[in-house]
Amino acid sequence: MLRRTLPLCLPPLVAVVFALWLWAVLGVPQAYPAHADSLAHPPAIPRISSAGSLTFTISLSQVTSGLTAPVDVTHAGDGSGRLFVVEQTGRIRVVKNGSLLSAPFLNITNIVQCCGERGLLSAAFDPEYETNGTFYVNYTANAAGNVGDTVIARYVVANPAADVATVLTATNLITIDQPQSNHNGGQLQFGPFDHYLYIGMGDGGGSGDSGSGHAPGGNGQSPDTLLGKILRVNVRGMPTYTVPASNPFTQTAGYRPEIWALGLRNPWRFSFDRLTGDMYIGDVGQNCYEEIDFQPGTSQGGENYGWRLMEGFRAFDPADMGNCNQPIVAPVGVTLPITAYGRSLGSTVIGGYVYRGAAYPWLRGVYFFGDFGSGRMWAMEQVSPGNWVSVEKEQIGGSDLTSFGEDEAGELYAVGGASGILYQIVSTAPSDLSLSTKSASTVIADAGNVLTYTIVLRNSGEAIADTVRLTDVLPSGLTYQPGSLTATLGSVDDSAASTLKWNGVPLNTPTITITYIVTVTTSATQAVSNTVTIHPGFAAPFTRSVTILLNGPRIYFPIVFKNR
Ligand SMILES: [Ca+2]
Ligand SMILES: [Ca+2]
Repeated sequence: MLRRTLPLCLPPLVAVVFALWLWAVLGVPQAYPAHADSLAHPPAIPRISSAGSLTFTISLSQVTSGLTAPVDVTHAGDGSGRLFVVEQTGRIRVVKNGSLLSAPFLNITNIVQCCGERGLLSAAFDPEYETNGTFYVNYTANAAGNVGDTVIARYVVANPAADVATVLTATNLITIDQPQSNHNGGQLQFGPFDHYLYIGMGDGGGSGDSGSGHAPGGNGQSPDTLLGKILRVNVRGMPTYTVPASNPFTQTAGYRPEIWALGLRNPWRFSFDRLTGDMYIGDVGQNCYEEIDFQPGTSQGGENYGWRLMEGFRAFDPADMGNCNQPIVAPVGVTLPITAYGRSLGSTVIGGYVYRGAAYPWLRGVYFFGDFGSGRMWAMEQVSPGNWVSVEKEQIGGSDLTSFGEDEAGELYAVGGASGILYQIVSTAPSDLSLSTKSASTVIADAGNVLTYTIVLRNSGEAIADTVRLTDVLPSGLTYQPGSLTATLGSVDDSAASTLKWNGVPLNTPTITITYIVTVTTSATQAVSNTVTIHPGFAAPFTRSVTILLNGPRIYFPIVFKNR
């Protein structure tokens, strides 16, 4: 591993001696740089999506089946294009060029306590995995004395390009005691700009964040436990980890300094928008409401997302957990969800990702998430500051969806824990008639000329099931030739000429051509502009105009050549 970072011109013996010296001096592999605390800010990028209207459709395209209880999908950022799928039992599988490799990349089933909400729950690859061969896992321990505890561990492999890991070192960085078997969080993510490791921790388990192992006001609100939090630590180049000086509570008495955000019940899945650094958290609810929480990339941390003061937008009372009609509240200091939904739509929110891929530009900036219980999936975007809309887009079987994931290119995936299927989220461009044109058979005409106007409706997106209407009002100087209005599809209506009309349902027809004939009846010297208004039905009306020049009476000017 060290060899890869040394200049290629070093003689092998010198390289070995240097590597041994480095190891002796530093004590830990130092192929990756120790991290500075100053990179913590993403670029200033408008956060409002350009997609605008969520009018696209998505579908799930099966990449592979044959996975065993997949719960996480990620990539190594190493240019290999490989997908790494975490199996809850303790294995990481590789999907390469669309094929599931039979030999697991990593198999630690012997140290993992599975299943239910326990197991190997996620993996995060070091931003420089390609050179340092380092990745991190979050799993539930089965070792005597630590059964059920959360372990965050670092693995270093001999050859980062290999599809089967040869593990050089495995180091436990953090062990967190878990009072109950559920609500273990499980997500690991590297911040896209600060390169710190973010860790999602549930409230410890049970229900209502109360009882044995829970602080009197619940672990979510308790500053002296790592449970019910998002943690942020610096693991890169550290024997275990350090707390970044810029963490929000390092100077606040009574707070664990690892805390980045608090007030979470079970943030099973959270992610970063790789472009903006915004964080989206799917916080699984108790008996009533599932929610998505949001933290802008410019945040310095310290958000309190409300659990167990609140569930969704409503007050929460651990003694009355079945009451879903508690008052809507907004306690001071609590960051409210950007959306929440009740049991009619699902029972276990699965946080997803913001699309930043290349294949479907109309999805860029849109956040996708879903629900384990119902299998519903939604697209969501911020349409104005603080104003979010979401639209249901797709559904897979109930009690199957366990996680979303993204590849290096930003394409999105979903996995079914029960079905063992890895899907890619694919999309069809929204219906779009903006490439439609209007033209005339000539651009310069004389009185008495006969012209043909041609309107081409061109759909560059998915099928249009709406009725599209078209209205073309002839300007003075042009006289409609009766009966000349024709169309390759749909219905023409010239009964009110000089107002010409057409309507039709294009469906999968990519282009529809509409023509009519006019006679020029003016001899004035002028331009005549002829405009059609297109009413797509699914979008705002728009116009297309074509201007012809009329020769009219000719006026001749003397031409004087100077300096020739
Ligand atoms: Ca637990
Ligand atoms: Ca909340």
